Amino acid sequence: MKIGIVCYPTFGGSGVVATELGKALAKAGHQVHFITYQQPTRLDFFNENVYYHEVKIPTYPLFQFPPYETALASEMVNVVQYENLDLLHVHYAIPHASAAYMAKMILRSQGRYIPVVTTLHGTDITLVGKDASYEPVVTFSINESDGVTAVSHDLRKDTYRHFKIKRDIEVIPNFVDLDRFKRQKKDHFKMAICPNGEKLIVHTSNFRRVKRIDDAVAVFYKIQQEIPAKLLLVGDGPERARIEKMCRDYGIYEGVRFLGKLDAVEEVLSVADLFLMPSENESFGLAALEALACEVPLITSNAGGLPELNVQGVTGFMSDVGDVDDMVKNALHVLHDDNLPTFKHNALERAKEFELSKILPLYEAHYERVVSETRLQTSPTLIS
Ligand code: GMT
Repeated sequence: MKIGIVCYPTFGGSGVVATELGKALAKAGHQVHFITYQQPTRLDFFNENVYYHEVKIPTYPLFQFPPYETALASEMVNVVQYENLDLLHVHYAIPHASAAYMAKMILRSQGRYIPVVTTLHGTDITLVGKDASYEPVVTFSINESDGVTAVSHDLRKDTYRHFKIKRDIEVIPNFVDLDRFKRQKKDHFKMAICPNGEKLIVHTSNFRRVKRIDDAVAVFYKIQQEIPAKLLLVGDGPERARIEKMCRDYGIYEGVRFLGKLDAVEEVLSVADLFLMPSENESFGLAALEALACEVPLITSNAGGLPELNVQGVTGFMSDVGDVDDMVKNALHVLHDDNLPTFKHNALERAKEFELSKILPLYEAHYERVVSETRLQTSPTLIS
């Protein structure tokens, strides 16, 4: 199949899922065309089935806001026509689903029918999408997609709750490539950071408010009062400066390392003992899944889709959003030398349930269904 993938090319979870999916589809023999404004961060390999089309956004003094959606829709039209695509798969509804609708209508006016699959990732529904400024367009473009997937049951439920959706949404969870995300021997790294055998705690995110990084720091503050521990913070974003100040105010700056945006997260996860994700909302929690794959147990909130990933008392623990004391109590239990090996083992076993090879066929089946339905609806006998 020839598939066009539209996503945000940056470090966000939706872009990672889209890129890893595209890579896996290419390896499985599909032809994959990425259509983005920049080379996707994780598109770091060569495969003869992968193509990249940059969306150029010409500026003009009149434009206070360059019309990205228009440029994107035009590029989608071009790629579908010239590369003869079978399907467009857009990740993150805003503005990709409405741009795809525009491209679809332009192509239809020329007698060319291209099905569109939209994958909902989280904040496009729970935070941004339901805002009145976007809601009518999001509702319309989800309803007009030929296939819709959501990354968790909770996100599916939220979508029906916040929008008037008249169509089926299939749940296809996030996945992990266990060939890449696996525990590697990085003893020298662990020794450098934890020279006295401290327990190593990790949080990775895009440092936005929804991640509640202050809770992660507060949990660490209380843990290190009980046992020797260090905290690694991976990622960057608007909250970074505030969190650095918080660490100084707590007097724990020496025990915390800010690593910034890292490509090889698996190397950090390989030496970690515990992963913190205290998010206000989290549709799935891809970063937590990657931690599990590296045998790192989880302390998370119970928000959004996290209960679909983190198994209470097995892969770690969940607490109510903001319940720092409960998180600390659970973290100390997991980190106890008598318990940690079991939690690490359980973490990997859980990650295996979301292995790429299990999830890829779900997307392929979804595509097949959508393409054959579109063929049926647009066959000359039906539309004449
Ligand atoms: O806010 C983020 O974490 C980034 C965001 C994105 O769409 O780029 O991530 C969302 O999509 C990921 C991949 O499907 C999910 O694993 C994350 O849980 C989700 N983030 C939130 O819901 C906050």
